[in-house]
Amino acid sequence: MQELLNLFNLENTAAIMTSRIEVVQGDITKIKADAIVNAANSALLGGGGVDGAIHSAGGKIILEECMAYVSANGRLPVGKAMITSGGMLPAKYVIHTVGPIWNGGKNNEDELLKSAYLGSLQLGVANNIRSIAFPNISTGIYHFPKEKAVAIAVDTVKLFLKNDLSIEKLLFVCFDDDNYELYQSKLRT
Ligand code: AR6
Repeated sequence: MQELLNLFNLENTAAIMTSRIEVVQGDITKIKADAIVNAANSALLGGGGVDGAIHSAGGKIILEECMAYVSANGRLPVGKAMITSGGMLPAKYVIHTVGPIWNGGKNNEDELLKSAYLGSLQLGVANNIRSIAFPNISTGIYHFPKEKAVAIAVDTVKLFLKNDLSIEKLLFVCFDDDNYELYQSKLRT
């Protein structure tokens, strides 16, 4: 276990291990993984929450790459993902994805959240990443119900990892206590 915590640069954080998936509580910008995932918005210009934290810790190179992407491809649709370098972060890459804004569940939010996780994983594999860290996409400013989001996130990544052996470690990085507790109990089942 200590070896794993060292790998992710989180020596003092409690972690639960279920095969290749772990959950920790902390700041995703401190994680040393091949890729960390950003809960961005379609404009890719930064924002609050984890997006703001990643851009401020990673430096302006990340924003410049995002702007170049938008100039070339247009806004990033909800449920899709794109990749930049990690700038000054300990992670090599940042995978930016856009989760859905919760609107009572009537706008295909569940499928779009699933697609944000899947698109990020597929892009990671296409870039030969071996370790990836996810925040709890859409559960902050976008108000996706946390319990529902945990079930979608965990079920989606478990199924993906079953069919893909190239990702060796997948970390869920929870920031708030509610999500941390929900992930711990979901991963025990
Ligand atoms: N490390 C890990 N998780 C974090 C951190 C951090 N440093 N900071 C916050 N969280 P949110 P969303 C958690 O609001 O709901 C932005 O303005 C937070 O506790 O960051 O997908 C974007 O530009 C929550 O559990 O993202 C978009 O406009 C989770 O990250 C919009 O917010 C996601 O919360 C996206 O909203």
